[in-house]
Parts: sequence; structure tokens; C-alpha cells
Amino acid sequence: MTRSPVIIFIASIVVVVFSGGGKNAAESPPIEFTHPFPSKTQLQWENSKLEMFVHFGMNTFTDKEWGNGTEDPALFNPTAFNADQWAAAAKEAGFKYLILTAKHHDGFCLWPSKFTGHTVRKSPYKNGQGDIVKEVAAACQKEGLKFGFYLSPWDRHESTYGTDAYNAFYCNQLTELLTNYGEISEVWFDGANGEGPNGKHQVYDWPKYYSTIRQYQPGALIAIEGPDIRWVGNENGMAGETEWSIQPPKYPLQNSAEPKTWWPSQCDVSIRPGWFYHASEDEQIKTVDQLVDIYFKSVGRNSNLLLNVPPNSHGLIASVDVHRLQDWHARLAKIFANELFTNAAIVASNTRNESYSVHNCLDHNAGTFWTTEKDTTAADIIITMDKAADINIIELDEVIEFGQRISSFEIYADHNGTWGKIFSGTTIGRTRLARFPAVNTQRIKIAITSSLAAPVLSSVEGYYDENNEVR
Ligand code: FUL
Repeated sequence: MTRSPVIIFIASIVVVVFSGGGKNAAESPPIEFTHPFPSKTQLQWENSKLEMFVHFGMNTFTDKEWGNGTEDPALFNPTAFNADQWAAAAKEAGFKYLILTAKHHDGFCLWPSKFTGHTVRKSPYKNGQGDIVKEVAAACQKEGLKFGFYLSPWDRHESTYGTDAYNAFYCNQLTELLTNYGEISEVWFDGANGEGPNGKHQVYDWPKYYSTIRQYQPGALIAIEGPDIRWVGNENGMAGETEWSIQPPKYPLQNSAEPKTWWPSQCDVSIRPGWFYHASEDEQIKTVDQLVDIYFKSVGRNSNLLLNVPPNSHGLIASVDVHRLQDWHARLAKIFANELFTNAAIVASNTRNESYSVHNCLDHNAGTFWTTEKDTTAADIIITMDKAADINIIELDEVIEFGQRISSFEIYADHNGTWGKIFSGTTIGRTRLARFPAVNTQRIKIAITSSLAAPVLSSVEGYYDENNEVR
């Protein structure tokens, strides 16, 4: 979506005195922050960048994408199920969160819910004594991954679906998941609202669902059909060139008295054509090039990437997928291994004071930053490397604790004493990865051409990727 936020926003900026506990809080003068800005949990989530989605359930055994709710629980039988293997694959590939489909639209529950018979308890898995949610939550905890769940509001099995009683049933299921599995970091609400077994649609009681989550897990972020994390709007894993985390409020719990709320986006996409595992798609796993491109267009555009990696009917992530994740991770590590500006000279056309020197942008420390004088909303930064280098990626990071500010910027390369424009961009946010055809240069200029308030940048980094194809 293209927005023209500057004028609307200048009017709505609320300047609040930053009163300690944050960046350089002891130093004077403090940085004003603009409204809105992220909550502590949103900030932690945004800084984590990568999440793994895991679609696993009845569809894994029926080779379907959507079940109709009449499937026999006896079909669910993952004979080699190993949650540790999932968590290890996720950790190794750099994911920080894992989100499991505890119940998909077919209504089959991966935990022994007391409120329905349609669960693992009726399956051969561990003779009905198993609990997949428990094992996955424990594996995540062991690996230091944050755990979250998808609980489909649309339930094609449950007979109360389409009546008020279903909202109570759904809250009971939410409560089970929120109270029996340790810390829950994210609840992912799918918006699908089809017909239940009796042909009726359900009117979802979102305010009740949200208050149940806030009551039992106040630290859990509510995603997609919810106030804390916004769906980016497609299932291709790609954010917009312009990606604001400040958005008009749409859901309960978002402060509707303010014109805008902090609502950062998430890009969900599957590593395979389907969300669930199908052996017939083993040859259609996204390539490393495609996954790298997705990374640049999600994480590199101020969004989080939620990449779905579906385990097979043995209960394991197939080795082709595990290897693809490893190769993707290795490629990203290689791209970002050699940062070109570390020892460069750097100057800015405007700096608030020494504490916020532009040198802070080169120190690879997210806790230090550069900012301009309070009313300065455009400025140039010039980086001079000790010798000319090939470069085709520049990373820019705003300090989003203070809100998202920059609305346009340009990048120039010095070519024999003349500045040639190599990139034009709009928003930056937590991370912007600008890719452009490689230039060989010793000097780069970043021109911030408009910002809702004084720009605050923690990082300016340069890289060269020999495989870079600009798409
Ligand atoms: C959709 C569902 O219908 C798909 O099956 C999948 O779970 C996807 C993430 O959300 O709305």
C-alpha cells in the first residue's frame, strides 16, 4: 500500500520526554520519541526477525491442505515423531520463534483437549497418551526458541460451531493451550471463517479471545486477526517497498483514540507449495536463491519472516527441507560476513551532539545511534572507505524504540568525484536492505530526504554479494 504519511503524521507526532531506562538515557539531552512506538514484546519480536511456522496435523496423514472434519483420529500416527529434530533445525537456521498449528480447520487437536473427542487421545500416537503440543513446547524451551501456536477459529468438526456455545468452547481450548504449556509468545489467528458441520458460520468473539490471552499470557503477541502483529497481505513472504509499522487501529486493544497504532508486519510463506507436507512436492522446495530473495523482501523491508517448514507423516522434517534451511542460512551468513564500512571514515551533515555521533552507525552495536538536531528531518551521511570496494547491498537500521520516522532516502556512489544515484527508497524501519547493481567506489552518500521527526539510525552497513541478482 502506498501511503503519504508525512503531512498526516507531522500533525500527530506526540513528543514525550524520554525518561531513562533506554538508550544512552543518562546522557543529555534525551531523545524525544514519536508516537506510536513498539511495546517491549513487539520490540523483542521485531528484533528477532525470523520465525518458523510448522503446519502439522491430520492433513499430514490425509495428504490434504484442508480437511473437512470427518477424518478418523486413527489416521494420525507419526511413528518417528521427534520435536527435538524440528527445534534443532529451526535453531540452526536462525529462527527465534516456532509457531505450531495446534488445530487446523479440520478441528483435530494435537493436544488431548478435554473439550472434544477429536484429538490425539483417540489416535494410535503413543496409544492415545501423547501430546504433540507439549513435546514441541518442551523442545523449543530446550533450544531457547520462543513458542507460539495457531488455533484455527474455523472448526469443521465441532458441532457447536455457528452458535454462541462455540465461542465458549474456543476460549476453553485457548485456555488449555495458554495454561498448560509454559510461556506462550505468540498466538496466530487465521481469519478463515467457513461453514461448520451444520452449514453455519460462526460470529467470532474476538474481544473475548483477546482478553483470554491477555489474562493468561500477557506477554503473548496476538498475530494476524489481532492487535499486535499485522498480516503483510500476501502469502509470498514479501513486504512492500514502503512498510510502515504505524497503521490506523483496526482491532480491540489497539488505542483507537489515536490516529495510528504500532502494528508491525509479518510475512508468512511456505518453503513448499502447500502449507502441509506432501511427498509429491519434494521436488518443489524453494531454492536457496528464492529463500534469499524472500529474506531481502521481508526482513529487509521492515518485516518479520514466518517461514513454514512442514514435517512429514513420520513426524520429522524431511532431510531435503533441513538441508535447504542449512544452505539458506549458510548463504545469508556468507553475504553478511564481510561488512565493508567498519573501518571507514564517516561524517553527517547534522548531528545532535557528540553522544549521538554518526560514528555510532559503524560500531555494530544496536545500542548506540546517530540522530540529528530535534527539528532536522533531512540529512546526508558520507562514508569514505580506506580503498575502493565492490558493493551491492546497504543495510540501514532505525532505532524503532523511538518510533518509525524516515519516509524517504537515496543512496549515491562516488564515481570519479561525481555522485551517481544508485538507490531510492522510502521507509527503513528496523531493517532496510537496499540491493542494487554492484558499484566499485570508495565513497557512499546516504541522503535522508524526509522523516517524520529527527532520524535515528543505529546502523549503516555495506556488503558485496557475488550472487546478488536484483529482482
Ligand atoms: C490460511 C489457511 O487456510 C491455510 O491452510 C494456512 O493455515 C494459512 C497459514 O492460513 O488461511
